[in-house]
Amino acid sequence: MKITFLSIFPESFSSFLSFPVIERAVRNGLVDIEVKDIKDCTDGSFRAIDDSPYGGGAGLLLRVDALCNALSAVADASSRTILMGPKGKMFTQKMAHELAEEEHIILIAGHYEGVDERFRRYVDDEVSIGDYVLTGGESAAIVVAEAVIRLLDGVLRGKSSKEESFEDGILEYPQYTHPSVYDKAEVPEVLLGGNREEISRFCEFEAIRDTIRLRPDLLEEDRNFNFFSLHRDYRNESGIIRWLANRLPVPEILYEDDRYLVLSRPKGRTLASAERERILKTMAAVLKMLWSIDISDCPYDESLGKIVSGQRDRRLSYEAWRLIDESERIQMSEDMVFSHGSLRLDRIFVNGNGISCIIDMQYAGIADRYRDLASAIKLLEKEGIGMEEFINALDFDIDEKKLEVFLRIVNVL
Ligand code: 6GU
Repeated sequence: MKITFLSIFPESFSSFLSFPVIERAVRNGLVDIEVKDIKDCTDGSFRAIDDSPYGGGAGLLLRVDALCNALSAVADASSRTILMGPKGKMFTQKMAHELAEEEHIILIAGHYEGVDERFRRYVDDEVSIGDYVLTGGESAAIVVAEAVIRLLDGVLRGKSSKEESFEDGILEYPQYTHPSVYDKAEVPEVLLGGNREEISRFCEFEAIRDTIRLRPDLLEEDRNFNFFSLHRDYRNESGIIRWLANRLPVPEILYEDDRYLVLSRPKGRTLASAERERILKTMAAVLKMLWSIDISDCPYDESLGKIVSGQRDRRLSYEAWRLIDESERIQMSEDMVFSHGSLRLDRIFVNGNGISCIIDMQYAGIADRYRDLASAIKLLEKEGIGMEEFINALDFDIDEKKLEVFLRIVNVL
């Protein structure tokens, strides 16, 4: 890859070029770095590379003609041109990875009070390195170049850049070296033992926890890591999981605060990758397992009655209300059981011995037996498993009318 710095202060880059990692990368031909002085590219048709702004104002602007001349002296069809400036997109590790794939990047260091507005249409991107103001874009261009160069194949020896902060979108785990005790602070014990898996588990958990504590802004969505899953705005799921702990195979709660929940990630594979016979049998076993839970002291109510009485903070569509009305009209007998509420094949984990874990419990609670039954029937239909076969496996007398209403309700609730 080639990186060109365009600047009116080319000497700003000399210390960067002598960083050992950078010097070695250049020497080994992994990157070609060019520093071009904008002043050297003028064709003499204009006097200066900078000038005072029309309409007045403090400071000088880089001229559009000077910048365009300089750009055309270094750019070709393969170049990605980036203007460094505080109005740009925020530079991120993701962007560093994208730039590392380019053949040639040109980093243009803005200066003085900025650049003539008309120059912006000649660049591909404008990039900033943070919400603060620098006097020039040189140091910002160096930051971008360094982040990109260290990602190039062969630049980092030994250490993989994969394990670091931001590579997984979270912070790096805390690290320790000798001495094992300093000023009464000890190195965590698992790190002193040699159990690789325990160490990875520990590091991953600490990385998630540090990120929640220090940079929660990096955690925008629910995510799966190797050993854990992270849930945001999880409502009462942790309460449901705690209530279920001795009643159903559910994930373990490893961390919880008012925003984040970290759960152990189930081992084994999900039912989504199982074959037909296994899906049919397991689904029937899941329903039986759910229905055998004693609900007499279950505090989680997901019944239609509860939804209708408006205690759930869910907005229901007109269609949903119509179906609820209809269910009342046909005077459905309520048959309350423990219900998962959002069953899917990939929410059921199996191993050699059977069902190892059921996940995504946000909507679990007491509800009519037909709530999960109807969603299971729908799921199985997509797998080419007919209703009769499933109901046989469940050993169950079906109320066709009630099922029909619930099959429509699961679509809209
Ligand atoms: Cl790229 N340039 C300048 N002048 N100031 C900045 C910046 C760039 N990024 C953050 N502040």
